[in-house]
Amino acid sequence: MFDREKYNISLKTERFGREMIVVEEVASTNLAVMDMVATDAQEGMVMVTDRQTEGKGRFERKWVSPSGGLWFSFLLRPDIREVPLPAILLLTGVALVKVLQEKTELQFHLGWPNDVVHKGKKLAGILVEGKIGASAAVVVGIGVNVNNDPDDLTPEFASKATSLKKITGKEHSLEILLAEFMNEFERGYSELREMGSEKLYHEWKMLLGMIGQEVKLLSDEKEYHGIVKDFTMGGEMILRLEDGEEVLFPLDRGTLISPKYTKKL
Ligand code: BT5
Repeated sequence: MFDREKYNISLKTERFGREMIVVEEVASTNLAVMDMVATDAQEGMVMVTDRQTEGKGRFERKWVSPSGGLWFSFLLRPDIREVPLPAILLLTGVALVKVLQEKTELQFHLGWPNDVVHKGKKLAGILVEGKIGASAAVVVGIGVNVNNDPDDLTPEFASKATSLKKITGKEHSLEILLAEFMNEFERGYSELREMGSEKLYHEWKMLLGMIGQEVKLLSDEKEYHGIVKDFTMGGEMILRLEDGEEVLFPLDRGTLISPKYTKKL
């Protein structure tokens, strides 16, 4: 079970991750935190679980979440004039990669739009869901295969996944990893509010490293084939199709089919 004391020792934030709910099992931490949006739950509140029975990916896909992985979601109540929603997704990916790189001294990169990848295999996924009403509420959900064996995921997913234990040959503390992510996210979130998303955008683009690559993309059940021209500040992919037409894919409207991940770090 998640050790709060160990977590608190590494947590250096003012707000993020201070309010915490630890559960042994839940359908999905994203769903559970989304259900708390209407309560007085504060920005930065995090829920972490040992395992999920109905872990969610994007577009209602499944996220397999056995014991040993880090599965958590936290709440943001951003002023969307200061913090545009796509910037939250960019920040989450960049912060997660930074923490993983510092921990392991290995290189990870991002698969557009939201996967953390090592040597072509998926280590972590990010799901950002928002409710924009009178006040905005955003739930950021992160799943990282840490000490779980990717071979135990469903056969269909196993061959495309990896875990920190598999990569490094040793176990890692979920508590320290989560605390360090919260530290990094809070730092990046303040920077975003004070300075805007320009710097973040460049860091994100570096970690993607896909410009000039040939890709196949699935969007609204249609396949697109082309060369990645660039990414916008909003995280959209600009794809130049074979006939020269340029198409813009928003963060929430595309899945890479091939090459699944372009850089084999
Ligand atoms: C994602 O979606 O990658 C977002 C995953 C977010 C999971 C976290 S866990 C805490 C929080 N609570 C939730 O319910 N969700 C969030 P997407 O890009 O749609 O990728 C989903 C695809 O990843 C699946 O279709 C599989 O191919 C693959 N997959 C599923 N489980 C995996 C795992 N444990 N490791 C690696 N790949 C996996």
